[in-house]
Amino acid sequence: MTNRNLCFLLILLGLHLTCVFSWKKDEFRNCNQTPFCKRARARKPGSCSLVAHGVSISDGELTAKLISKIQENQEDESQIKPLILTLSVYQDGIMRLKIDEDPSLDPPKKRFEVPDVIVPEFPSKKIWLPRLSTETIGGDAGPSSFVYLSDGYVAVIRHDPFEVYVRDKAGKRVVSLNSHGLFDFEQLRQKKEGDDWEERFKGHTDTRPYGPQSISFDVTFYEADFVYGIPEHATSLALKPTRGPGVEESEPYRLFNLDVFEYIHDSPFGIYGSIPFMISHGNSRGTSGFFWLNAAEMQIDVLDYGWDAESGISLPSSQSRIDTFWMSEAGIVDAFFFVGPEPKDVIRQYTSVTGTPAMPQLFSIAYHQCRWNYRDEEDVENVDSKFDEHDIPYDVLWLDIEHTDGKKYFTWDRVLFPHPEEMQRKIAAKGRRMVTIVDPHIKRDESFPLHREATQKGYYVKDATGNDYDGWCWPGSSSYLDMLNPEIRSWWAEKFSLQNYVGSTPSLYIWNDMNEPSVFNGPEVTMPRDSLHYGGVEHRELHNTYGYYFHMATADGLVKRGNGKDRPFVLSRAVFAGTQRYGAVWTGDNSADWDHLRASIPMVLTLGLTGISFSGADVGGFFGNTEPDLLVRWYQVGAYYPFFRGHAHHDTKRREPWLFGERNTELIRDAIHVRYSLLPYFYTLFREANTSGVPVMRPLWMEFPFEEATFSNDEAFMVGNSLLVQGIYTEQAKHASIYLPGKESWYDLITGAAYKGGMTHKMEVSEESIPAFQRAGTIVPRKDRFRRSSTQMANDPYTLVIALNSSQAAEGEIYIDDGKSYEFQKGAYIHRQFVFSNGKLTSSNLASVPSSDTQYPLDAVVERIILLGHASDPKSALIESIKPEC
Ligand code: NBV
Repeated sequence: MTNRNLCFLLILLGLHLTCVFSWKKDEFRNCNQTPFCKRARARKPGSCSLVAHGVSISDGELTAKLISKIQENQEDESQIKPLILTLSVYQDGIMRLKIDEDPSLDPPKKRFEVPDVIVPEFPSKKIWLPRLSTETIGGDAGPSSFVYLSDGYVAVIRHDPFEVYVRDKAGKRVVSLNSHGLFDFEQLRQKKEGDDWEERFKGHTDTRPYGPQSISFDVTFYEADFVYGIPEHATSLALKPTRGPGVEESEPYRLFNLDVFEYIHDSPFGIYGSIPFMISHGNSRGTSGFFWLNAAEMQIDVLDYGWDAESGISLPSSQSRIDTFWMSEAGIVDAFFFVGPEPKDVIRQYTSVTGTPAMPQLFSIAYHQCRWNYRDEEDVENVDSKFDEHDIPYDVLWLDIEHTDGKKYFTWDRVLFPHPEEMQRKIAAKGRRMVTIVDPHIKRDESFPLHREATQKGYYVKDATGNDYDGWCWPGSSSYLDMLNPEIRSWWAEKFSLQNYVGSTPSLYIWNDMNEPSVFNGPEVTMPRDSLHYGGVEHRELHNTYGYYFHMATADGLVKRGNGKDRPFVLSRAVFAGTQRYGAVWTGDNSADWDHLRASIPMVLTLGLTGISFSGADVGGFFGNTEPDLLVRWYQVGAYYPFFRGHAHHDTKRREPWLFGERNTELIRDAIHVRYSLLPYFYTLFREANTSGVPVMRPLWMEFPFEEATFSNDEAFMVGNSLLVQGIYTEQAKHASIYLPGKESWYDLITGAAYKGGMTHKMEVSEESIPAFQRAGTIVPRKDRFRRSSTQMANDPYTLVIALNSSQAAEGEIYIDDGKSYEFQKGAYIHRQFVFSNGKLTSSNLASVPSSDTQYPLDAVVERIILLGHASDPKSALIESIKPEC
């Protein structure tokens, strides 16, 4: 029995013993214990013998057959099993490559292609390929075919050996696939006598009825200094090499959504989410990206330079590069290449495929207070009023699993929460909201109507024998809805209506936990890979999207509840590419230590780079008791996470902000105030993410792409293009070294003192705040009157902080709407640009509708302007009111 199951039983037995959890490495497979990974890693460069035949254009796409050299000379054509390759190009420098089995040869099963991730608008961006040119490039054995991509970029398919790459107008390679000849595609085959396809791990047997079906290939990024992305791992922002000469071999980066207890702060092991999207960046060329839309378990090696020297394969040019090796257990090749060349271009290209982040409600970007658990209504009332007593604003109070009747979601423990509606209304009266948890495991209890209905409708995932899959989770014996099926998702969505979710009110929002899915007695704490979903899809094929579909259905439920008027708020733990369209995510069960505080920055930055802008880590650390110094530092950094929530395990000591003495309360209050005052700036950044994909919290190199000193910096980060924040990650820190990029100065957010850019400063730090600076040349909107919640600040006046650059100029933006509905999509918003130059501040309309037509009425005014870095000391200002321009 695992430690976790034991703890669970103890809880069930009512024994109040503290369980000491720690990362149970042995519960999870490593690459060597994962046959497809082991096989793939053993392959030698150059072992792929596929040649592209019949390269032609059909229906505006390039198509070809990939045939192995060994089969090429087969007399019996029925023995030849080609793979079908399709290459299509899209506006804005995007190339898509698909490789699958030939359907006309009746493979034993159709391989899984992930639906509902690519946004519906994407196909319309396809560029119809008119023609193909074919020629032999010097040194190659056979010809290559070329199609034009955009801006001088060309997609090339070399026939023999087969290789696909993108090159730029100077003829230099940008990204390539199979340049090392590692491509391998295990085609499905009929089981023959003697074939043993079963796999066993820790007492679990995977029947693997379709046998080996893995895919692996190498991807090379040229002129790259670092690669980033492929969350979710607790590791550095710039991905460390996992193999190669001079590299201490480690596990590959694993992408397999897992509920990992007490994950360690630096490891390539897979945790809750998987986004198979990697970004490369370098000083000489810029940025490019590669995304493999595949939901099966994936393992990715990052290989160090010089790797091919060992294999003897000559480089296509003398370009520096980073080689990577991608392995997946199942699915097809459906890969997207993004040419960049700037960091923000790659994000825009990627989010044009998978969608930009949803525009959140304003309240949800303010501060959230959570704990496993707020015990009862009295506790809720008490916590809520203490925030007021201590003059600390907050917007949302959360209820974890203990609020339910026996872990049956959508129900209430009526002893502890006899009047849930009244409780929510009281909180809502102060402009605040509540959140309840709804997990995907459904208690197998005949008296639970949700279970009865799901059973009767046949809505559960089936086990390999065709029965409803029965796994163990919080409620005990549980089943899991088959969220791949759109009918089941829409049935689930209905459960959030105010009639169906008894005890809910319109101010209640939702938290989806355990949606990897977590199954306590399943292999690697999840669902068996041979379980069956809608359309006969095996769980192994879609595993990494289970939580994504669950999140999608829940968010849809909240939209339906509000008749399509209100934006939903749903927090999810499991993620996949596209999650950004459905809501916020958090980085799961971190620990209350300095290492986890530090690790939260690259984790949140990486999620942002891969589309998921709205994320954060549990402030204070979930497991363990937080020392006051750490807690304060965590609030100071957390105030800049896009998603800002304090949360803790039930075994920890209570840690609401006022429990650590007056001085610490004051420090935490100040940190939360920083967030509230910056809400107008954050909201503007969320709108930017919503329109362009560019994340709210950004690595420094996204704003300073040519400054090498920023490329692997993951202790400091940018909030938008204007603020630079440096966390403090050590106890009792007195000093910090901070690299301030660029040629312009930076102004300390608290004191206004100016610091030179382009150098590292050793600064004294006080307990009062972490170092944070505004970049010269920017204007940041703030609201400086503190209220109980963001709702109560709606009509408060604005402050503009103008930080002048060396030309005594600055610019910035503000985006405002009603903070909750979809009316902004019809033009009900204000979006203005501020420009300060020649001693004059002007504002102009940035909205796509003329400002006189803007339907969003706003009473608030700019009440204060703070000018930083003015050469003289202005004593007066003239305010001119001009008619709004069109
Ligand atoms: O629902 C209880 C917890 C929750 O508080 C936490 O945030 C989740 O990540 N949940 C995990 C299950 C148990 C964790 C030990």
